Amino acid sequence: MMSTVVPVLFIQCLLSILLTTTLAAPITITRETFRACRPGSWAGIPSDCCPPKVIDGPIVDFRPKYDASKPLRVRKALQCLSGHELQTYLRKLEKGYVLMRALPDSDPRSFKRQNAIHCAYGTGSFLQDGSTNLTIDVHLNWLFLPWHRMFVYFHERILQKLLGDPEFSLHFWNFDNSVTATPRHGSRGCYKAGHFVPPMYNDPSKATFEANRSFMTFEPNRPWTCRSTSRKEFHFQRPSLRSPTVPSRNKRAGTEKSCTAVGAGTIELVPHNTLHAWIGGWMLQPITAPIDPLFYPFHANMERLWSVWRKLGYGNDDPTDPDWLNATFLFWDENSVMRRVRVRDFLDLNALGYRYEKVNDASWIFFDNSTSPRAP
Ligand SMILES: [Cu+2]
Repeated sequence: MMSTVVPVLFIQCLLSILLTTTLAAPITITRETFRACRPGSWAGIPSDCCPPKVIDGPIVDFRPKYDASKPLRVRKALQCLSGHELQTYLRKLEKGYVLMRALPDSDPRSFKRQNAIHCAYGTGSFLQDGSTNLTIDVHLNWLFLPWHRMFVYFHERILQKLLGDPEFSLHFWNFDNSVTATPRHGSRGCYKAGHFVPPMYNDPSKATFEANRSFMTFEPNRPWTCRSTSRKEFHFQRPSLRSPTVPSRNKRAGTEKSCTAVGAGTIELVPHNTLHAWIGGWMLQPITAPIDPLFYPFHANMERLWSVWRKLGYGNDDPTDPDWLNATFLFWDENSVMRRVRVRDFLDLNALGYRYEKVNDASWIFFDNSTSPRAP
């Protein structure tokens, strides 16, 4: 039975992709998308997370502009913060989440509403323009990386606004780095291992805490090993990161939801999906994942890994397909103004005004010609 069902499903899946891509156009979110929002689902679990059907006020195009006169903000590796810098960061992070959680549900910047928008974009609640059945999903396809960069970016801007600090940066969880290395003399950056839950997200007295996680996340300094340990971990992760497909399946207007995981880029499958599963709790599904504040430093590192992937060679580069570059989403900004955001505007971090602290990526870079991770 299985032997015939699987090929038939595969052929149906392939046919649906071949037939529907002829109608290609970029995915575009408009006022009408919001108006037509409906309850969705994920893996058979129903979701009901539509934003208000009517968008109040104007929709303003978002266009980043590189300002060479301003130093770039730096998103740092959480495991290397110490002393006064750590204390200041903890104070601000805590305050930011207390304020965000205190916003009423009617405020699109509230913690709850930010989860809801991820849910709506991730559970087929939005329909494609002019369609009554083709849905939009920002997972398992080439929209995954840019959409989540946008999501974290606006989350950070909301925190900045609530804190009254436009220079506040949301630091990242360097979960892929399991090696403490000795950097070459003069190297700047963070070279400590970071593959355990950052302690500031595990303190029950803080607004960054979430109890609904797997027991493993609460064991201090327990490493996240991506199913395996030490070197094997790299075997498992590395080919994923350097696969020629960031987004192997093209999600564009006129295409149905990806057939299971074939649409996902490998970075999305591993380490992203595997880490979601390891954290557990709310993180297990897109309906609820950003209820856990750990979601945000986790996904900041995801987009950092996107940049690492680009640097590895092997012809790794972003798509040039206009259906990817011109895909357009709507996000509320820090002033509750609706912004129209294109993928093409979220590829250059310099233009967005931030960069990532240098960390130990040696384990990615030297994978092919080294038997042990080396310091940079
Ligand atoms: Cu997501």
